[in-house]
Amino acid sequence: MPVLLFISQIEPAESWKRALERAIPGVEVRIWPEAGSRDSVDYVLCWKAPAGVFRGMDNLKAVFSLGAGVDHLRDQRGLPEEVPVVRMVEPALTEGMSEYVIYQVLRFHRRMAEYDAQQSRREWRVLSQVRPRDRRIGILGLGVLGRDAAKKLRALDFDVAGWSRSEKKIRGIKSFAGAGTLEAFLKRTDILVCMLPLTPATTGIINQQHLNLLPEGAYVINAARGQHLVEEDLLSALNSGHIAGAALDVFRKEPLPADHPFWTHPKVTLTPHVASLTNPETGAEAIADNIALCESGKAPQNVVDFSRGY
Ligand code: NDP
Ligand code: OXD
Repeated sequence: MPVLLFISQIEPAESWKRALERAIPGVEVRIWPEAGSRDSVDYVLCWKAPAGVFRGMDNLKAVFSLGAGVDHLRDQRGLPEEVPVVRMVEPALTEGMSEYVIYQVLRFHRRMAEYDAQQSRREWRVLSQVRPRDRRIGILGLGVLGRDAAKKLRALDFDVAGWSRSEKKIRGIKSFAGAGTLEAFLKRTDILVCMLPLTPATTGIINQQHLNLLPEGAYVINAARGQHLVEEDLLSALNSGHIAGAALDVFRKEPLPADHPFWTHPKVTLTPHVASLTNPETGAEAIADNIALCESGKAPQNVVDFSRGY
């Protein structure tokens, strides 16, 4: 009977326990800090586990991240190298992210923030419209999430490109691959969407130099990690008018401090790291499939390669 230890301060532990028990026959789910004897733990499912928590878990078979991002596990000490770390890939998380991205793209594309401002002034005024085929979307990161959003935006007739490490062949999507193509990618991007993993290579990627490469009046959507964005550089670009606005879901410090200028900036719309949430039902099914692989001696899917950082 596999033992799974659930560790999270923010995810609903009881919902996860019920969903895991439904999806994994015979599983014993323990909820941190009630870990029981550490060497009896087979699997850990976690979001931001306390430092050193894996010490003494000598029979661990795999660690599952509750989120797609695994930066929260990067600096964990005491996690043996041979234990696979698995990132979350599940359909509801992917759908939710595409919904968020499409919503923010359309909100800017159809000038809804400007109409909201007009409404607050009781002002009746028609603003010009751009056709989607004439709006160039640039997606940083064409992985599980970026690819889904790219295809759905393409289906709405936007001109979509994506930037990734390796070249992609996705119908209708322009692929830019590698650091050498970033400048050309940014120069053709009216709406920049960040869906990269946080790694040493991607930290601070939305900075003054790269914002300056975007065309005048471009829009920025950050749905990945706060550390991708140099917040002061975005504020300067918004205040100078070079960048028209930004939709931000993630921040360098979360919760966003009450005195942070983003809260009241007229060109910023923000949400509290909710662009997409892992769904306990479909998430538990993805974990069940991977535990079945592990229990039959096979390697799980979506294992993190920490040498590349994601
Ligand atoms: P994936 O691992 O599937 O995709 C990552 C993509 O980024 C790949 O296309 C990869 O390229 C590309 N990439 C990585 N490093 C580089 C680099 N140095 N240069 C160029 N491209 C690079 O991740 P997911 O799509 O599942 O998730 C992406 C991120 O979204 C997560 O790591 C997390 O931070 C964030 N997230 C945020 C949420 C929120 O609510 N705000 C919710 C869920 C996720 P290649 O394909 O060539 O490997
Ligand atoms: C994730 C997140 O990485 O929610 O899944 O941030």
